[in-house]
Amino acid sequence: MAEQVNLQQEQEYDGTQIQVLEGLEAVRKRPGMYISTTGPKGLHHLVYEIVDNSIDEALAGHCDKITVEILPENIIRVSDNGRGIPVGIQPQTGLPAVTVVFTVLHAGGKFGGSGYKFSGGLHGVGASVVNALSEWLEVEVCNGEHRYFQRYERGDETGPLKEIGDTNETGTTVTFKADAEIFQETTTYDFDTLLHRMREQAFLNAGTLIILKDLRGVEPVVKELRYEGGICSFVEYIHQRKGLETLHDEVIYLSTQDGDSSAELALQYNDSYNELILSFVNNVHTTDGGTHEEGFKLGLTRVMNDYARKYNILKDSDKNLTGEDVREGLTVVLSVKLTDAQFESQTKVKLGNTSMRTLVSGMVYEKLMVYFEENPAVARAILDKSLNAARAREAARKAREVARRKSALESAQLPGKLADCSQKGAEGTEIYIVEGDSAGGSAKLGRDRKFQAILPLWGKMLNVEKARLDKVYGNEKLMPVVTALGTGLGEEFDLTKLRYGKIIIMADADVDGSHIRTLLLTFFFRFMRPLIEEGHVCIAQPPLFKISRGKQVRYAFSEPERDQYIRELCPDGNGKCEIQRYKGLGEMDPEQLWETTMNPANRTMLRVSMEDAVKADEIFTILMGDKVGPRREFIEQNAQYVQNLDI
Ligand code: TSJ
Repeated sequence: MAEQVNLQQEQEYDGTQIQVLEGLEAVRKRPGMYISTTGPKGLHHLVYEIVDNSIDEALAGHCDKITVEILPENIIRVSDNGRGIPVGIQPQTGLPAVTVVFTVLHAGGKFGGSGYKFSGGLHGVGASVVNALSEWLEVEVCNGEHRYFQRYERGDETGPLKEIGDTNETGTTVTFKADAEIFQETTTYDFDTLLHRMREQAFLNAGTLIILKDLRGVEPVVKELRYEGGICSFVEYIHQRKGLETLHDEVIYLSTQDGDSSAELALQYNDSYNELILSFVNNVHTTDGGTHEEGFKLGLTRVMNDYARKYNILKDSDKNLTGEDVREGLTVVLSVKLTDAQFESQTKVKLGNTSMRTLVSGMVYEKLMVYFEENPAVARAILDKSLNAARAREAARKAREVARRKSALESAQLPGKLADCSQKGAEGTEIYIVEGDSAGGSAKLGRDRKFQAILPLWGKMLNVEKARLDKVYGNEKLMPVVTALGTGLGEEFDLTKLRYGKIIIMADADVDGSHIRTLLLTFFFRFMRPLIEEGHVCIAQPPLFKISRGKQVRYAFSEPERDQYIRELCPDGNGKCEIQRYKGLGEMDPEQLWETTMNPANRTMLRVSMEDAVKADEIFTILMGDKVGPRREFIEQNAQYVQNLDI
């Protein structure tokens, strides 16, 4: 985000210096320009912007402990034991540097050279944005001699920077309360979201101690995160959490440097068929990859093929291994740092600097080749897996052709149980995927057949985790979904062929329903990912209760809502309310199902985000994996968490 803002600023800049002195009102007026959203994501972003500054201080070698506290009332306090933000007067503004940091937009970036500049120049532009969007913010700086304090309200100083005592400590503490006028949706922080990010930062900054405390409840919750092994520990952690067996004992670590740029990489293969590449630029997760990831893939494919040919593991007549073959079952953490990071778009996180493609591919080719030469048993194990993947790919291609030929022969290509809608094309149409024939029956009767299609699922579910693509083609439960949607799978997936605009998973609110939701989401995530990325997948929300009194009827989707309706229909507890608890979709008659769950005018639905799908995928891996240990551990540790994620 810091980088994005910088780019925007650069464009508006064009020679005039007036922009620098623009006040923080601009940020309050159009917060979306500075933090992409004022929803929960933007709220958490405030914390990251502040913590990034302490991380920079740690990167510069001046700080090894960062504490992040969530205080009661969702006040955030971040402190570090660094040098303390400089307090000296700046010639350009006549103000203390620390005041400039909090009151001038992008001070970190624009005051480089003379006066105040952040250590790496990587972050540090966000403090004024956080200040502008906080009801209040207080900073305390210790520089080994004195303690200084300043307070701001909605971006404005409430007084000058004050010296408030003597100290031999050094460090910075920032405390702030997000402004509920800006963050109207919520100002409540989610502990797990912050924990996830802090853990990631602890992995990326080996040896730095990050303490996260939640002091909002009766019992404080404290997590201390420090990983001496850095990104290698990150890879081990991912495998442990997912309960995956590794193909070789040691995580392979490679690193390189070229001028101001550096790259480091940790990789290990496991016994699954999935690839996981987590890439970072200046400690920021690049969800869309970019040149650094491309460099990694290029380098890896080249090393594997060259090594395999050199030792005659691939014969002259064999085809080369593809990128997908050599990345099957691979977990990678790739972290690069550079001073002039360029991103391909403003909203998406995708690195554009071409120098990184060269740097990373060169590193991988040269250093992994050396590693393989020195560890031939590891190289052999990895190549065996890749060769297996290549064979499976070939089998999948054949299965696909068989499936195609078969469907060409069958007169009706669409699955027999599909009740299609009369309207054609994706625009305005939807398909309900329903588990079980009885619920499917109600849905068929209750729907608006103009634009709503119903596909009941039947048969035994395929364990997607243990299956490659070739198995999906023969699966009687999933193939109807694939044919009904029309897009194809995996590499040949084509979103333009999608037959319905919305794909709605409709299942009971119980354990079995949650199971089928997790399975379908994992399936879409693994094999039809653009469906989720483009927001086509939704989850129907059938009500849990029907509350009626005479002719008045209300449907409730939670217990608090049920209680509210009881109070509304029977105030002061007088009169009699009838309360029905729906145990399954099958208990609702077609009219009720239409009114509560399928009628666009009344229904509520959840749109599945990539984050939901990633969580489903993770839960799925753990719950379906064949190792009992991690599964039990996970259920014990996350009993409540799993409920929360019951998507
Ligand atoms: F900016 C901020 F408010 F967001 C913030 C900055 C918040 C927190 C919690 C910490 C920090 C911060 C800044 N921690 N450490 C520093 N270090 C400096 O600003 C610093 C100190 C000394 C020198 C120097 O050259 O002597 C340079 C810098 C960048």
